[in-house]
Amino acid sequence: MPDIQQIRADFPILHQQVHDKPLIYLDSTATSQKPRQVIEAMARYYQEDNANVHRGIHSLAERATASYEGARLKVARFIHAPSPKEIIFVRNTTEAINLVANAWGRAHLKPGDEVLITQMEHHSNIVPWQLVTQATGATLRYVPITRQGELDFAALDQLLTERTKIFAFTAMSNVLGTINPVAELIKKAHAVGAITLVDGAQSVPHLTTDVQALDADFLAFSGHKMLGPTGAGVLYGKRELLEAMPPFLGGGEMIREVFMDQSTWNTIPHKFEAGTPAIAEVIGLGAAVDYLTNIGMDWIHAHEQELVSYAWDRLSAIEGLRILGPEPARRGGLLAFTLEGVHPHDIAAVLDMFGVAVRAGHHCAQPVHDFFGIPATARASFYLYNTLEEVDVLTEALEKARAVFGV
Ligand code: 7TS
Repeated sequence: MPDIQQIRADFPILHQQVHDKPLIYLDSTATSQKPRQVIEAMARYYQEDNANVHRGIHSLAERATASYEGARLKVARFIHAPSPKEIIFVRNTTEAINLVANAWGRAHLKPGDEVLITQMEHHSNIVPWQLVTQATGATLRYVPITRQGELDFAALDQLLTERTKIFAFTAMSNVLGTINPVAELIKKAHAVGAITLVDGAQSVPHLTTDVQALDADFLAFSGHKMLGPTGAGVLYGKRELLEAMPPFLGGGEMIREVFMDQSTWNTIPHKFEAGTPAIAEVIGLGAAVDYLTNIGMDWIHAHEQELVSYAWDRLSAIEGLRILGPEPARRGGLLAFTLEGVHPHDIAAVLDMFGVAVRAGHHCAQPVHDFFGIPATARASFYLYNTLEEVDVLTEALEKARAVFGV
């Protein structure tokens, strides 16, 4: 059974004061903090092994390549991918989705085809599809959401037709917290002959992921939200899809041969990794995967469930506070809310005075806010290093914020 104080001891950044108060970091949905094991793995690479990968035959290049490819294997195991060749390293979820929208989308979409997404997507799973449907003449459709903050499944059944070529949806909303029934959604898409892209930015860091059990075609996620550094993200794709897809970016490493009039492509995953990759960052992501695996994803999920249920009860008792999205049992470890009479940015500013870091804004999910008729929310999000005592401080700080603003 992991010990929360031992976990916290691994995160150097948490042991500081903000405005003379102990830091309470409740913004892991935006980016998580990093344990010293990750920071040290990256420092060790720079201090001992720094060299470019896949190119040299000197010892440093071999060690760098072994560590980089070792991280690919760790990530493959973490999401139960059949092969590390199906793991493409990119910068983040955004780049992974853009890769599929461009490489797969431009090759397969034509007028009359439909791309289906949902009203609860992050902008990174909306805008690439707007761009590619505009370029190809395909049509973009949205599965609406309900007032409870869940997908409208009756509408989904109407919208999924043989015209649907790809259904791209988030496994967990970064505003509503809603955990979508990913396996069921994939099954419905496959039944009409569509492929699927799962935005795992908020699910992979917090829940066990098994791409084979889900039968996911593509899965996108960001290392920086799962204890890894910024700059290293992942696209998982089924081998046959990746092999049939043209490249996204062209350049070094992604080719087999280059002639003056044309080129041929390297095998996967290299076909999709043009240029020098984020080597230290990928190695850091490998260390993050080790850390999460050691703690155990089941424990992490149970811990977050405890935090979010407790926070739901405490925050719901605050007068004028309204939480968006479903009840704790149907959501992940985050709560986005409004407080009557106080702008979310003012909530965040006052909470910061108490050392509490939350995010305010539309969280890059404007359609969700438009649906609820509000421009912004404040959002507290939890991860393995947060405690029930921190939820108490958040609650007290919110009560004080109400007093400051006289509401
Ligand atoms: N998809 C979802 C569901 C997300 O929550 C985010 C980031 C992304 C995609 C994009 O991830 P990136 O690493 O490519 O930027 N979400 C947030 C957030 O809620 N606050 O800051 C970033």
